[in-house]
Formats: sequence, C-alpha cells, structure tokens
Amino acid sequence: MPGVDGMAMLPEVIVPEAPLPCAPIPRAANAAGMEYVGIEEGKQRSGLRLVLTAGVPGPWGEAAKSLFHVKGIPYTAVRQIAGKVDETLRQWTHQTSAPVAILDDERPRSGWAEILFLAERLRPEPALVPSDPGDRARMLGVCHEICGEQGFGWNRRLMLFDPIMRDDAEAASSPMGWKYGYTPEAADAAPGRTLDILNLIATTLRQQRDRGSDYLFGDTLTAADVYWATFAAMVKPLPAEQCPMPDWMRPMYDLSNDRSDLDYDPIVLSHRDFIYKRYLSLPMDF
Ligand SMILES: N[C@@H](CCC(=O)N[C@@H](CS)C(=O)NCC(=O)O)C(=O)O
Repeated sequence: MPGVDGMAMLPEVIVPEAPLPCAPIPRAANAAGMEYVGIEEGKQRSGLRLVLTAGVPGPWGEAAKSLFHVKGIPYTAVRQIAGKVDETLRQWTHQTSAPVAILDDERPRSGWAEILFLAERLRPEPALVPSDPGDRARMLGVCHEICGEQGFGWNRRLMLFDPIMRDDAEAASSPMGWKYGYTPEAADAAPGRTLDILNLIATTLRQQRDRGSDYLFGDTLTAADVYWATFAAMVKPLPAEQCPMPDWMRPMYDLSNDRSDLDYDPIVLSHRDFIYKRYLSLPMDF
C-alpha cells in the first residue's frame, strides 16, 4: 500500500506528494484525526489493542475497525506505518503488518478471520457470522473472496504495487512486495481475478435483491457486508468529505482510473453506500 519501500519511484504524475519510503502518511487537510498511541505504549496497555496503518483507509484495517464499531467494542488504536519493519511490533505480534488485534496477553490476531471471530466472541450480538454451519461456510467463502489470499483486496493491492514494482527489482523485493507476493506474473493475473470477484459480488447482490434482501447473505447484516463495504474503497473511494484520504492516493484506489476497461455493475457501490449509511461510521477516520 502507499508508503511502501520504493514509493519514491512512483511516477510524479501519479503521486506528486508521495511521502518518502516508510514515512508516516500526513493526514488529508479535512481529516478529523484518529487518536493513536505508539507501538511501545500500545504494548504496555491492557484490553483490546488494534494496530492500524495510520493515514490510509486500508481495507483490512477499516474492516476490523468497522466490525468493532458495529458491535460497540472499544479498543486502543496503535499506529503502524505502511511498509515499515518495526522491531517492537515484530517482537510483540510476530509480524510487521496491520491490522492486528491483541486482547490482553492473548496471541495476536492478524488475519481477517481471526479478528472477526475475536469480535464475535467479545460481543456475540449483533451476530455477524451465521450460526448454521452451511450458511456460515457460504458466508465465509464470500468473505474469503473479498479479503483472503488471492481475493479482491489481494489482487487490487497487486495492481496498486505494479507501477512501482514492475521494473524495479529492489521495490519488488521490499518488505511489502515480499509479504504480499508481488511478481509481474501475479500482477498480470490480478485485473482478471479482480473482475471475476466483482462479478461474483454483483451477481450475489442481484440474486439477493430478487428475493427482497439488500444484504450479501440472508436478510440481516453479516461480516460479508462489512467486508464488502470497506473493501469497495478499492473500486472507488467514498467522496473526500466522507473519506478524507490524501489527494495523491485517491486515483491509486480508483479502479476506473487504473483500468477503465474493467466494466463492473454499479450495484457493488450501491451496496457499499447502503451499509455505510445504515451501519458504519462517517466520515471515515484514519
Ligand atoms: N493482513 C492482510 C493485509 C493487510 C494490509 O494490506 N494492510 C495494509 C493496510 S490495511 C497495509 O498497508 N499494510 C502495511 C504493511 O503491511 O506494512 C493480508 O493478510 O492480506
């Protein structure tokens, strides 16, 4: 994501104010300002800590925040800087990415499904995971297509890395390239996989609408709706008043700016708008 090693290599026309590699990303002028503590302080605290990449509406982080928001679970936000290999974070959480949820002295949870099940355990209502095993398997399958390995976010991230890393071996082998599996071949396959998943989401929403539901699964909010709403930032970010991200970053998140030939059904964005309006917190704060 932005701030990766090699960021300075981005063509000026795309990111005229791109920060230096691993530098904190300055807040956009209209951002409210989320309160973060540093990693060392977060580690000293008890309760629920959520390590987040500061300054960006990173979809995995926004999804984790939104799950806790829907359930009303408080947490301390801990600042991570995109692409930075922080030794204190590594020692504490056994990895260097964000998001990570850490409850007291339990093991750190850095995968989307682990964070979801922690939220379900801490506050079972409203349930975001169906109790029927068949429903649960189907709902989690959709979630995997959105946020899991080779999913929508995974492939959009490869597309975002591509202009930085394709012709720069050093950037491609940076911590971000290594962690998230950048290769030119993976990046070549990413737009097709992205479109396949957009079509899956659109078809599912249309089938649901035919049976009278605005949700991705069943008749109530599930984790799949929260994940889709937050990951749809990588189709098109919400407008600046609602998503105060740095101006230089916005075109990178916008799929039509990146690949205007990838034609997707606008229902994927109407669903995002519905979920944000009804359940999530706006303006976004990161
Ligand atoms: N944990 C996720 C990836 C998380 C991710 O991409 N995080 C974004 C922000 S939401 C980021 O910029 N991470 C910074 C980093 O890894 O240094 C995965 O397993 O795919």
